[in-house]
Amino acid sequence: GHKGVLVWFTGLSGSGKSTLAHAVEERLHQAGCHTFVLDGDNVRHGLCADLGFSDVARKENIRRIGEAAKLFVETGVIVLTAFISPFEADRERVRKLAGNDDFIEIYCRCPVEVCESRDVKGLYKRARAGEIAHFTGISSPYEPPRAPELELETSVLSLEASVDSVLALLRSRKVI
Ligand code: GGZ
Repeated sequence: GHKGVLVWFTGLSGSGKSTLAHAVEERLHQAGCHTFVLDGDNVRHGLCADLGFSDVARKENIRRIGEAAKLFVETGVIVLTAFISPFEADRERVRKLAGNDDFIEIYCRCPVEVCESRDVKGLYKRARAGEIAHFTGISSPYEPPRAPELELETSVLSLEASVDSVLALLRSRKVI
């Protein structure tokens, strides 16, 4: 068995949050855990479809995600979220909401130059061209976590190594 917990991945667009969350989920499934991944794909098209990327909109985005995640956690699910969540105050609000013991913040650290050079979706190029306003890392700030439970240098680590680190943390915290 396992307890419900909120595993909160934060980092720039292209830093590997969503890939890592899904890879961790797969390993947790193999171990028989109940999980749910919240990311832009299932949140920004639905629950938060009315929100853009201004500071105020992001704050509301993170607030809703935090509230939704909390409901899942209360049912005993291991929730994995993958949002840029650029503002420290918004992440700290979710930490308080979930309860410090049930909130595990994982910083996917990746230099903006690396994210931009990969530019999987071509968004950095469009942001540089002025076609996307308030783009995180280009024209909108990212505040790194001051004391995350785990910091992963995703530009250097393999996906497997990052997954192993997250699972080791969940074991040491007696989640699994
Ligand atoms: C940042 C943006 C923007 C702007 C669209 N700034 O790589 P992606 O495409 O799939 O991930 C990014 C996603 C960020 O949404 P979040 O809900 O995670 O952001 S936040 O936590 O800050 O509310 C990117 C895409 O949406 N995207 N415009 N201006 N990312």
